[in-house]
Formats: sequence, C-alpha cells, structure tokens
Amino acid sequence: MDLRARLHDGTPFCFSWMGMPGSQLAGQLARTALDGVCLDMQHGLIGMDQANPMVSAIVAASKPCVIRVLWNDPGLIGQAFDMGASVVIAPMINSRAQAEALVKSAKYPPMGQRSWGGYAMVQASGLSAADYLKKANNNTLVFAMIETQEALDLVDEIASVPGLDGLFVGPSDLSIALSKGAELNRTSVANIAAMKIIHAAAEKHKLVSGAFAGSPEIAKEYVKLGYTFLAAVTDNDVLRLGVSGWNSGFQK
Ligand code: 3PY
Ligand code: MG
Repeated sequence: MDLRARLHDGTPFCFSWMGMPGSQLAGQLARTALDGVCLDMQHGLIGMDQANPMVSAIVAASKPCVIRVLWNDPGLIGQAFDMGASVVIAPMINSRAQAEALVKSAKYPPMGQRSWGGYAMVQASGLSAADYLKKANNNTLVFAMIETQEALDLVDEIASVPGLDGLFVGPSDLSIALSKGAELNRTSVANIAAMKIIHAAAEKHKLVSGAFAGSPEIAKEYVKLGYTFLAAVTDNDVLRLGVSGWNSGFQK
C-alpha cells in the first residue's frame, strides 16, 4: 500500500490506539476492519522491548504501524522507525524550531538527519536496504502534535515546516490548555473552534489532518471538520465496553 497516497486520498483512515503491551492484542487489533494500529509510547505502558514484537505482529497483518513517541527526541524517533513503524507522532510540538527538529530526526538526508542502522525496518518494508533508503522519506510519515495554546498560536508556522507530513491534535491536552486547567473535554466549543484553525493550517500547507478521537462518535465529529487520520478506538475501551452490559445472571 502507498500509505502517503492513502493518507492524502481524502477518506478517513481510522486506527486503534494501544496503551497496553502485548503482541497478541496488537495482532488482533491489526486484523480488524480498522486501517492501522498506534502504539502510544508516551502515556501508554508499552516499553521498547514490548513494542518490538507488537510492531512485528501489526506488520505481519499487513497493517501500518503508527507510534506516538515519548517525546520529540531524535533517538526515540529513529528507534520507532527502525522497529518498522510507518508513522511517528510526536507530542507537544510548540514552535517552528521544534517541528524542524522533528523532521530532522525523522527523515534521511537531504531532508533531515535520520541515522541509518538496524534492519527490522528494512525487513518490515519488504525492500532491499538500498531501496528502503531511496523510498524511506516518502514511505514514512511524521506528525506534529498540536495540543497547547502556544502551538495553536503558531500553527501556521509549524505547518509550514518542509518535510512535515501532518498535524495531529491532542484534544485532551488542548482542552486542558484552552480552559486553563478547568476541563477535560475533547469536544468543547473552544476545542472545536481551535480544531477548525488547525485543519485550515494543515490544508493550506497540504498536510494530513489527524486527531486522537478515542471513540467512533468523536471520530465522526472530527471527520465533519475535515480530519482524516483518526485514532478512533482505544484498547482500554475495547475491553471495558466489550463487557459493559454483560450480565450472566449470576451477578447481584
Ligand atoms: C491528547 O488528547 O492530549 C493526547 O495526547 C491524545 O492522547
Ligand atoms: Mg496529549
């Protein structure tokens, strides 16, 4: 699959969001109708040793693996792509300089300074090492998270950074920031207004608009705003809601 073309075709790309370790779980989620699986290595409980077999399980199911890294750090970003992730999302990008650093970590020269090494990514791509190098800057995508007032104020500058592929809204942090700590509401009036501005900046610079939705209902709301790259369900909710309403008749 040409993931870049798929993400620019204008139709929603909905993926699951995992915070729990487990390659069986990752493989199961990769084999659903959803378009991909994201490992959350910022707030999730997935360590590097646990992520590696999860990425393999997702790739084995022929689905793209997305990783939200712990921070905008060259080592973490390189490691995520080297494991075989096709998309990296970096949290809390608050300035043009931070977005430039993100691209530098994610792309090989001449676009950036990603360091070569490992072979899991070559294996996952099904290409030779030489072809992987030729195609990597096109085949791997990097998203900057917009989730603060600062980032919102500078969103046009951030979106204009060459080599950046998309913006990804963190609506929880954004709502906390916009309400000055008063509320956690992914669909607050202020959030929706901010998300319209963020989408417009992405569109202007031909970037993909993404967001953490966390539920199919919220994903549908964001699709109406023009967002197409959406974390639509979480592993936690799949478990929690999967048994909600279940009653064997033996319970009090
Ligand atoms: C946010 O909503 O702030 C995120 O980072 C997504 O979990
Ligand atoms: Mg966040």
